[in-house]
Order: sequence, then C-alpha cells, then structure tokens
Amino acid sequence: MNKEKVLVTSALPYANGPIHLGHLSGAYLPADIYVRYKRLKGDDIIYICGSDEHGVPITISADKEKVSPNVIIDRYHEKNKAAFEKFGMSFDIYSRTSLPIHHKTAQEFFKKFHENGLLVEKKSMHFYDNKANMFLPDRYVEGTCPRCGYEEARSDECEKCGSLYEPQELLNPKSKISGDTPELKETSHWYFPLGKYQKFLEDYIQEMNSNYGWKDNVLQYCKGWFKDGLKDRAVTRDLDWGIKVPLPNSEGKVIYVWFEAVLGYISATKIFSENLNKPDLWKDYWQGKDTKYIAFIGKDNVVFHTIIFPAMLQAWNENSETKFILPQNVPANEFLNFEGKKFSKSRGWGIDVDEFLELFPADPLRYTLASNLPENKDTDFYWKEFQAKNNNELADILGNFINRTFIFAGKHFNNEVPSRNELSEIDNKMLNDLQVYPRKIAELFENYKIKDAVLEMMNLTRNANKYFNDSEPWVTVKKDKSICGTTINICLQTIYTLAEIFSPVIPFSSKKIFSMLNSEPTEWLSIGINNLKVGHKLNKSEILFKKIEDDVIQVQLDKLPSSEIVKEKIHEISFEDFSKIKLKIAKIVSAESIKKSNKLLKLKVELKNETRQIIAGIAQSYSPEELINKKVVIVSNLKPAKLFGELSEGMILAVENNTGKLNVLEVDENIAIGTDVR
Ligand code: B3M
Ligand code: ZN
Repeated sequence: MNKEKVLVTSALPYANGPIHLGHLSGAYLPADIYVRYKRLKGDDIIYICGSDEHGVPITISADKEKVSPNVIIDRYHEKNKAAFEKFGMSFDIYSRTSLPIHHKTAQEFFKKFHENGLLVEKKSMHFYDNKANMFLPDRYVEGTCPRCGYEEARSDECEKCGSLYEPQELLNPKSKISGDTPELKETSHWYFPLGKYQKFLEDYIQEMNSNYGWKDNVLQYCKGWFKDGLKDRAVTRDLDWGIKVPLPNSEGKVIYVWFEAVLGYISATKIFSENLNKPDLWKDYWQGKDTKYIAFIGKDNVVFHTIIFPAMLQAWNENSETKFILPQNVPANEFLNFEGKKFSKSRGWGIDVDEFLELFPADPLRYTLASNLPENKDTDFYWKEFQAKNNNELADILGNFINRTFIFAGKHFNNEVPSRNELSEIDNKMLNDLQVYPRKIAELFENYKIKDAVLEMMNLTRNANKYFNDSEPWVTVKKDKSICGTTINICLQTIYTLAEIFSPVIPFSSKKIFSMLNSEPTEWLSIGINNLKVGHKLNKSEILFKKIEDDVIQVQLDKLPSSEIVKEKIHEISFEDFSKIKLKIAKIVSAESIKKSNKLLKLKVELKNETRQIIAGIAQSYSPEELINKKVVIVSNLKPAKLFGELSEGMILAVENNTGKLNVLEVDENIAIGTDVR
C-alpha cells in the first residue's frame, strides 16, 4: 500500500457540558482508532479537534447558571480536553473556536463571500421574545416539527427527522427563556446561496461515493435534503455571543455558529502548524492535491459536513487562487444509547467520561465501545456488557493467553525467546494467521469498518488460545523441549502481533505488552512471524486486565434513577393463550417487490391445500429470488390485513442480527408443508 497524506477531523464538541459515552462512540473513538492505525501504517496523518465555543448552546448554559459565556467555555474546554486525554484520544491538536485566529479565519471566509456577491441581505421574520427583549435564535425556540410532528423540534431544524425549515413553519413555538409564545418580528440577515450549489453537491457526493464508498445512512440523509431542494440559508444571527459580522453597520449580528464552527477545523490546523514553527504547514493538508480529508461525526451533524461545509469550501475555491480539498468521506455514526434509552443529562440518564474514568481504566471502555460502535444502527451501552467484555474477553481471552505464555517462557526458557524448530500443521496455521489477520484488519480499517476490525482482533486472540491448548506445551515440555520451544516462540510472536493490532483500540495495555516484550511496534505491514528474534530477552510480566466483580457493577446500576428504568414488561400467558397462535410450515413459491415500498415484499406461500398471499417487511434483507422454495414458519391464523393496498394473510417469523439484517426462520427440506409448529 502507498503512503497516504490524510487529514482527519472529529466534530468539535460544544464546550457547554461534559462529554459522555455517546459522544465517544459517535465521532471520537472510531476516529482515534483509525488515526492510530494509520500512524502505525506509516501514513502522514494529522488529527484535528477542539471545542465549539459559540452559538446558542453556550449562551443557554450561561443563562442557566447566570454567568458569562466565557465562564462556561473555559470550564468545559479544560474539562473535556482532560477527559479526552484520559480516554487516550490522540489529537494532534485540541483547539478552541474562541481564539483570535479562528475569528480571523471565519471573517475571511465571510468577507470573501460578501465581496464576491454571494451573500445576499434579506429581511425576514424571526422569533422575538417580548419579555426578554431579544430575537430568539434556533435552540431558544422549541415547537412541533412541521414535517414529522416531533414536539421538541428547534426553530429551524428537527433532530428527529433531520428536516431543515424556516422558523415561520414551526408549529406551537415556545420561547425557552420566558416560556411565552414568541412573536415573529422582522430583522435582516445575510443569506448564503446554498441552492446554487445543489448540482455541484450532488455530483460531488456521487463521485465520492462511487470512488470511496460512502455509508448508506449518510447517502440517505443527503438524498432527503436534495429531494426537498436546498434553500438559501441565513448565515448571521442576532446575538452578542459569537464572531462579529465583519461589515459596517452590523452591530448585534454574529456569524451563525455552524457557518464558522466547521472552519474551526482549518483554524485549528493553522495553530497546529504555528506550534511546530511551520506556519504554512496547514496548507499541505487543506490544500494539498494528494491529501484525503476524512470527517468523523455523529448522524446529527451530517448535513453540515456533507452539504454546508463542502458548499462553503467550493464557494471559496470558485473565488480564489487557493483551493481547499473537500471531504473524501464522512463516515457518520448513528447514536449510542445507554441501558436502552437516550442519554439525558436532565433525567440523570447516562455517565460522563470523566466520571467513568474515575471508576475504571480507559482500555476496557474503549474496547467495549469499539466492539459495539453504532456504525449501521443505534446501539446501547449496558453495564453488564461492559463487565462481560472486560472479564470474558479482555481478561479471560487476551490477558490469559499473554499470561500463560509468559509463565512458560519464564519457567522453562529463562525469559528468552526460544528457537522455532520443525513446524507442525497447527504451528503453520497459527503462523499463517499472524500474516493474514493484520492485513484483513487493515482492509477493514481502510473502509471505516472499525467494529468489524475489532471483532477480528478478538477472533485472532481466540485462535491463539486454541493454538496454545492444542499444542499442549505442558506435555511437550517434558517429552521434547524443542517442540515446546517452537510453541512458545510462536505464542510470543503472536503476542507481538496482538499488542500491535490491538494498540489502536487499547493503547494503554498495548504499551504495557510491548514493555513486557521488551520491544516496540513496527510498521503495520511488517507485522509478521519474526518480530521477536530468537534469544531476545523478555521483561517481567504483569496482569493486564483486572476482573470486575458483580457488586461493583450493581453499584452503578443502582445509581440509575429508578423512575427511568425500562423494565421489560414480562406479561405471562397461559398455555391455552399460546395455543391460540397457529404456527405452520409454509413454502415460499413466489416473491416480488412492491412498488412504492422499499421494505415490503409480496409473497405467495403454499400450505397443505392452499396458497396464501403474505406481505412481509423483509425487502431490505432478501432479494425476491433468494426466498423462492424456502420453507419458513408462518403465523397462519393472523387476522388478514391490507398493506399498501395488498392483502396479507399471515406473517412470516424472522429474527434480526446485529447488523439489522432479518433472517427468516427456516426448516429443512424434508419437513412437510402445513406441519404445525409447537
Ligand atoms: N458542536 C456538534 C455538537 O457538539 C457541534 C459540532 C460542530 S462540528 C464543526 O453537538
Ligand atoms: Zn421532524
């Protein structure tokens, strides 16, 4: 693989509150793992982040505490920076948007657009709170989404369905300051002609997708916005906290936070360069033709990174000698929930990163989150799962393998790497794994399949344990020590490989393992079968992962507000109730898609002496052809219903796997159709 020049950013978190586990899973941990892997691969990569310190989220927090916004941003910038560090985030810089260089950068963009006639001043109606005597931007107003009916929508954006709309369209608006119904009052703002860039953006996204494979969820969001048609966007606000509009007669107006926050990535890179005494270095990344830019974010930020930011960069490029690169990929994640529900500060649901790291080390958390990233759909953090990941995987599989190998090397080989002698079939298989897995994992990383990469790491560790067991070194050590030496050599090479491939995920433990091995990581693709030379002296080993006891987890579970706990309602039924459901085996004899629905398929199934039509919601998991001749389980006495105008006389049983794919329950060929399932 060639060396690449890569620029990576993670969404700049608002400095108005602490970072919680959901944030980590969305935009930070996956990026950090990717970046750490790329550094080991030898790519020239920089990783940029920082605090987003303007906008209404900050002023709302300041109002609540009755302090100035400066107090809030200083507090949370420091707090979040420290929490990220403790969690092992390896940013090359963690900057902040309140710095003068950022203000200057944002104003330069604004001026460039204004001078080139792109920005248009328009009068429009905005919500005004008569009691507080102020215009109410965005999040100061809450109401019902005009598109989906969500009741906690913001004045111009709905979190639930992702729509953007004009404030006048919001239903039942309420001011968050006074609680009153605000009135619409005229004010003037500068508008950016987003609509003008629709064609450009559609082509750009299509090209990036066909070359680099964008995630489906991201493409779906983009499609939605294009379908609605991009509208001109107001890029100023009536607020006194933020970056001043750099034009005469614009007192009381600041640049809309989203219009400048994305430029925070650029200003942060400028500071990174200055810190290295290479003030122009940032241009290599932002304007280098061969650089690829990857923006890691959570799903709520997609529109800003795939539409608004690229449009701004393109607008700059069209009007300037200097040309910025656009994101090559935006691998946005869905959300992580907590014990079955959305994180909520106000309801006390969830846990902040710094609080978590007071209790447990970072690596088990990193591993738990990484093996359950919400890459394709929302996922959950469960305390019990965290315990199981730590105890049953990190301690019992990875830790145990390392520990037993070191014990053998110490006891029988004087803490030195023994030589490798004649190889058996299982030796060869293990050595082969050591060459195959790092490459397989690299490929997954290159495609932002971080979760799958982590699962493969543990698979290799399982293979390693099995290899140890099957080789029975405790037997060979007595019979033929050279065989035992071969096993321990291979186990030590395996530990080296594991230390390296796991290092993006559990960097603290990986460092310890390398120190136990008295060695250092090599370039990713040179990981192989001979990273430790025969006779190499090992250091003392230590226990890497401590088990977490049940009562420790129980303490955390007991802290959850009981009013919020979602108890799975187990409603017992009698055998008689159960026997009312008639489950039967049926054979699918035809299947076709249904126009207007991308979820449903129209199936014909055969029972003993009849054929029925069933409309099943499995179109995203099966093509019609795949289903033909499958013998499946159906609920045969379900009341018929009409779906999309089609009659459905029954239901097919299916289960969902962890990527959201449905699997219909099947039985084998020799079970007769019409048979009862009991
Ligand atoms: N501050 C997102 C958030 O913290 C926002 C991201 C900015 S990325 C330039 O919810
Ligand atoms: Zn909505």
